[in-house]
Amino acid sequence: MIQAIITKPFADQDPGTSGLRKKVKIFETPHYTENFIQSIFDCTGKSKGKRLIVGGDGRFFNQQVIQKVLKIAAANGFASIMVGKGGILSTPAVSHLIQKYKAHGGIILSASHNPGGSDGDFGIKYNIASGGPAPEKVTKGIYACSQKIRCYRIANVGDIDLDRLGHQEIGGMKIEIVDPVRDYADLMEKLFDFQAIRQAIADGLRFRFDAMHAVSGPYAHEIFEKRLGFPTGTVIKGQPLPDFGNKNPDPNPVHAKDLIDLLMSDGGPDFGAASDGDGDRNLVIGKGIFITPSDSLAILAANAHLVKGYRAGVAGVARSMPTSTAIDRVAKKHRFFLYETPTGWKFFCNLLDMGLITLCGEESFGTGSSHVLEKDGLWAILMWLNILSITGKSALDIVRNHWREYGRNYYSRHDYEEVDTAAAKEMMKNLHDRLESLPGMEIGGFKIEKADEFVYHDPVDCSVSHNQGLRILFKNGSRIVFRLSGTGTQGATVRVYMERYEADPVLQEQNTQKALSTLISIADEIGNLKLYLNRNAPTVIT
Ligand code: VG1
Ligand code: CO
Repeated sequence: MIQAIITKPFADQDPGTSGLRKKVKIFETPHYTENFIQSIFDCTGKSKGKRLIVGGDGRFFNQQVIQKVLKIAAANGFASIMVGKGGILSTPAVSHLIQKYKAHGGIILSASHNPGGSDGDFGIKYNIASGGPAPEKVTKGIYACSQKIRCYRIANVGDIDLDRLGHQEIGGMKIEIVDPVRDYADLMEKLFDFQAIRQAIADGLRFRFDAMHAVSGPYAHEIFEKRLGFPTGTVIKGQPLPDFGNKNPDPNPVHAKDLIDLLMSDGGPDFGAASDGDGDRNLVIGKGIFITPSDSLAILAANAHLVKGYRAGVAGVARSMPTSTAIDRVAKKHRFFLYETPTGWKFFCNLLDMGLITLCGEESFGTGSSHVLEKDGLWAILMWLNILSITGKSALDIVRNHWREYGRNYYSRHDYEEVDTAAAKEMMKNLHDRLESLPGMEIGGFKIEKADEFVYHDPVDCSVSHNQGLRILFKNGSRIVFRLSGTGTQGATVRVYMERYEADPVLQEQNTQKALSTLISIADEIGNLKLYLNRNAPTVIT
């Protein structure tokens, strides 16, 4: 029943910021997907007798790949596999199930916020036994295995019925189809004060959640509508669709514009939120105020002690390097340890796992805590709902008061998507070569104090990660960061991050792009963006 299929390596199976992400058409190439799955098992080893968790965000090709994973896992000796019904599991839910059921690891089928459908993107992520995304040494190992693969093993059996809850079997391997939501919803109920939120609903709190036809829909219906009692209709676009309703499942001001417009309108609800393809990102918006992910992280850390699961205190906090330093100010005041990591959740995991940090986040709409080793969209939204309910304040008041107390970090990210890869690399190299000459230079009234390439020394496993973005630090605390994205599937994406601190309450209500206008032109000048990228403006501004 087990077949060994002869194959050849594919040169491009090198995982990026968050798994292997390519066009669906590439994953459909004969042997492409099988090779990568076998490479994961070859690299992570000792599958005999172990348990694996598998699920995905419901995008096109999800179920076909799950069938492949099941058959290849059976042929590699796994004892059991837990699969979300219908092939559905959010990224944080997989992380939780790995921990809860002591699995060897998990495979998440998702290209996150990237577009779906047959012409869209697909992705495969691997999480290790801690529940966290595979660290660099594992992703490099998987890539190395993919480059010397000669054959993969697969069970020659019919498809498994992914919609039938309960036990099935391939050869000696047990397959358990589980409710994707229950365990995760139970965990949320342990962390948050659902009774306080129910009381706030009774007192009139109005909320809207946009699931963007992605994986968080079933979780949101269960948690927000069934368990908390928000009225039916609170969750919109709650049905996961293979093409996400022909929209990008990316909760940002471009793709979640309707939700933002609703929250800015007179009759809008008090609070609005959205999540991405695989449920690990969050967008939170108060009535009349868009809350940046960096501010959200800082505010959650400053108020965590109000929330049931975090009353014991916050050990430390962490942010990715490009994320604004708003959290640094909270850490200073509350005496939390603070860590600065490269972009990508995997860099938080050692810190979380060792109990060095309790909360962490990225500017890219990712926030999380030590409850699972992944960023978690619904967790962040529940954190906000819990804080709103307990304080009785509006989100607008909470954000404004935070700025008054800590100052405001104006922050924006400009993305130049699908630009020529060679031109983008050339731009980065040119800037890299000039870094040493920049300190001391004054542009537009901003004096450059330091310019470097960010290198991370992991304090737990002592690994070193180079080439994690170029930083220009100014004397007045402002920053510009340049990075190449590691999640795109077409050409290159250049990300430029800008930050400026404003302590004066009178000057804290400006439009962000206006407040950052000088830094925006300095970034263009220092990076020679227009020249290299042949673009007049960024594709997306967040
Ligand atoms: C982007 C974000 C990064 C995030 C990653 C995965 O990576 O910038 O902060 O961790 O996506 O998120 P990059 O390399 O394109 O900048 V997700 O929700 O796609 O798993
Ligand atoms: Co995601």
